Amino acid sequence: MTNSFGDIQNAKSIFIIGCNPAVNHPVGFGHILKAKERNNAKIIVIDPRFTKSAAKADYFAQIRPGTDIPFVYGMLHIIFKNGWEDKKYIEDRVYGMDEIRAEAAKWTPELVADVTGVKAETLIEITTIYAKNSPGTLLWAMGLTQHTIGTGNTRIAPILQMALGYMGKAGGGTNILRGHDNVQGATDMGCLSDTLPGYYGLVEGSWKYYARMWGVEYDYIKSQFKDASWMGKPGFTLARWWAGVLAGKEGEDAIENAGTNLKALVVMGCGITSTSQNLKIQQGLDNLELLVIADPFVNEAAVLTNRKDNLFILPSATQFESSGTVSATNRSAQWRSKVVEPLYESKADHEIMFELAKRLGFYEEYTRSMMMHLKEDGYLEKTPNKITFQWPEDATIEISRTLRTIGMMGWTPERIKKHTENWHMFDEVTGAGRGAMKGEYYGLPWPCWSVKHGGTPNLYNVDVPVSEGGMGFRNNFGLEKDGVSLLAGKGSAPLDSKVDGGYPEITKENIEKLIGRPLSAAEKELCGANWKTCTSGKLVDLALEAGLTPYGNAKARAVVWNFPDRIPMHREPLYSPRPDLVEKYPTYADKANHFRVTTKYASIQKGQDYTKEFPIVMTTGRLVTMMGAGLENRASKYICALTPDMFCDIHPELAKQHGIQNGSMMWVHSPAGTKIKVKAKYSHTVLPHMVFLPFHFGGYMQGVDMTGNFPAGTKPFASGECANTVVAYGYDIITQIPASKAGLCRVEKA
Ligand SMILES: Nc1nc2c(c(=O)[nH]1)N[C@H]1C(S)=C(S)[C@@H](COP(=O)(O)OP(=O)(O)OC[C@H]3O[C@@H](n4cnc5c(=O)[nH]c(N)nc54)[C@H](O)[C@@H]3O)O[C@H]1N2
Ligand SMILES: Nc1nc2c(c(=O)[nH]1)N[C@H]1C(S)=C(S)[C@@H](COP(=O)(O)OP(=O)(O)OC[C@H]3O[C@@H](n4cnc5c(=O)[nH]c(N)nc54)[C@H](O)[C@@H]3O)O[C@H]1N2
Ligand SMILES: [Mo]
Repeated sequence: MTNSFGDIQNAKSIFIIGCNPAVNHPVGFGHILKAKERNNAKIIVIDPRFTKSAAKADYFAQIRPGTDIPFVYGMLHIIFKNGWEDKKYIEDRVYGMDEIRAEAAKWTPELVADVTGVKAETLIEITTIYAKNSPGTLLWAMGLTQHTIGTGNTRIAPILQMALGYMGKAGGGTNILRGHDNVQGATDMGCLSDTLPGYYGLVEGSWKYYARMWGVEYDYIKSQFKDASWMGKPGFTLARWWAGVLAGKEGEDAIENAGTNLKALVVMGCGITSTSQNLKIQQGLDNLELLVIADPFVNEAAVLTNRKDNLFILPSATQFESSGTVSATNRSAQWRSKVVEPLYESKADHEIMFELAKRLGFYEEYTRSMMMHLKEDGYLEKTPNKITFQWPEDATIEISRTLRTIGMMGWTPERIKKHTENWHMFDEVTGAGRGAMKGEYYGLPWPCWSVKHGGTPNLYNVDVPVSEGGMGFRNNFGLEKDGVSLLAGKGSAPLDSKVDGGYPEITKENIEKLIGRPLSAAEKELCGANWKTCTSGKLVDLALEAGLTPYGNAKARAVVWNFPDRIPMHREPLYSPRPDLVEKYPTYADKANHFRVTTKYASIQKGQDYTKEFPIVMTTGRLVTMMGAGLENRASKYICALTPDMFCDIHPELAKQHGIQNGSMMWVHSPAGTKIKVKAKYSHTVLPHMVFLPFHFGGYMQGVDMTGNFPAGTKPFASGECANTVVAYGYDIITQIPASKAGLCRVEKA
């Protein structure tokens, strides 16, 4: 999220594409409604369903799932044709917009109408309103990401913002609405298989940096791997861990995992039924040698599996029984305080991890850095006389001194606690503090460059000095590409900057030149090779003094030369309802070793017309009453009274064709050969050729009630089929997120 929910109140137009905040971010949605009331902001919603957010919109386009790239190119087509783009912004701050312009030229409103199902007049009207009501903010979430072309979707949206000059402005930006309360924090901490914490890459330099900051030898870390080459390889993802278990069985995808299958699975705070292809998940669970689940509730993974032994359920404490920082969707921190000690025999997650580390023999190394402190020269030393570490404060300190790439250096426990305790002293819209909190933004949204910096409320804003949260785009991809400079143009540096234009990231080599003065020998001594590994903080301090952003001032890339699609390209879903378009917009070639597993694309899509047997478009998503896999909510009798049954939103016309009555049972069949039995719910939110399934239910598998597997007294008040049983094969080409938004199905009266 470049800006924040509060900042949306500064917008003149709000473009909601692929999210439904009225349902999924109902508190945040208040800011959108305030923007409409106070600012007369125009609300635009692009969604395949007439959602509760659409009900509040001024303009609505009912798009075919998976066709957002054509829709946005259609908007860019109209913008460029009318000269509505921000020419100076593009010239100074964007690399490769010409390639976008050339692609947009192909997407006439008529072509867009054919591919997306949205009328040309609607596209033109929406584009005009969005371009003329400046600044506009753009919101998205899972409606854009959960596709084979999800990454392309998440690139075309900021490109639209940059074309209009809406990026890096109050009331503008791309506001990507995060999911769980700490999903931003979990991502920052590197709970992904292809990064170290703080987005440090899986390269030798980063491992060495971490060895230093964890107080362990690099060779010790290396010795934990089969050989050093595995230190640079991404692991399996949550979406496809089961492929690592099932590899070698007939019809399963090949893996590249050092010659072994996955044998054990530890699940900590994930519903498991929440990822696609539940039948495969069930088979994966059945074929493991060991399954451990740490969860405050009885996780449905334990109920879904047919295994009889080596299944352990550990009672995790909840958020109310533990404390520490959580990061909100806008990169800001809050301190969460423990309300009660963990009840009964439950343990907080970190305790469970510590116990595991003890059993595996690396507890001392795991916790060592918390027994150390940073000396002025940027090196760690064991803190004399320290007998034990203080949780979670010492962990927070370790994070703030280590995760420099995203600027967590200012996130000390004291500051974060002070913000949370004084939340009433910050402005709801700007996040700016008053009184004793003056000069700081609520929660110190990162980058928060130092203990004196007040945080960055809006990313990429050059209208304010770096000391007040200004910054350009990051210099992360070299200084030039094909002879064109990647640095920002003249006059585009943050306010009060010593350098009036683009510059590379700050290093020991270039610092003197950039700040315009020689360093003393003592100063030089404190400088690390570059700002990311300079743990004394000297390089960052010098940069801030001169009004420079430590990571440089570059152009944003519209062209990503190292991705399969240099610019976002439309590609039909694997299970496309438009076989006539597949030839023109085919998917990718199959990809070997995609997070260690071969992932199919063309071999599913090519030469097949699924629409004869599976003519109905199927999409999945959320309900306001339930969260994720739904375990926590289905343990509440009162919530279950509101949504007691798993259901399918179906248009009455479609239902009638199949003799399906409102409230009666129906089957939904997937092209992968799986099926679920659910209650039909007549709804006009979906078009007659599509259905919608919420994914919050579990406990049933293809008509079979598995809830007898719940230990006595733990069965939820509501159970049902999981939508993910019929979400078929399909994964994003870069991130491997399941394509759970654009599928095909067949319906039948049960
Ligand atoms: N009540 C509740 N709130 C939640 C959650 C929850 O489970 N329950 N989950 C949280 C989490 S983890 C997340 S990630 C967020 C997710 O928040 P959202 O992304 O808002 O959630 P979804 O309902 O999955 O999908 C959003 C919308 O995308 C639309 N959509 C589907 N396909 C397409 C498409 O191809 N193009 C476009 N333009 N739109 C499409 C769907 O119809 C749906 O209305 O919500 C968070 N908030
Ligand atoms: N078809 C379809 N599938 C989807 C999506 C979709 O739109 N469509 N959306 C996807 C998205 S964006 C997401 S984020 C996932 C969400 O799916 P999950 O990650 O499965 O989400 P939750 O149900 O919130 O799962 C959290 C689990 O953690 C447990 N828990 C709660 N607090 C704690 C704690 O403090 N410690 C521990 N150890 N456990 C705890 C809960 O009891 C629950 O079992 O679903 C994905 N699946
Ligand atoms: Mo999510």
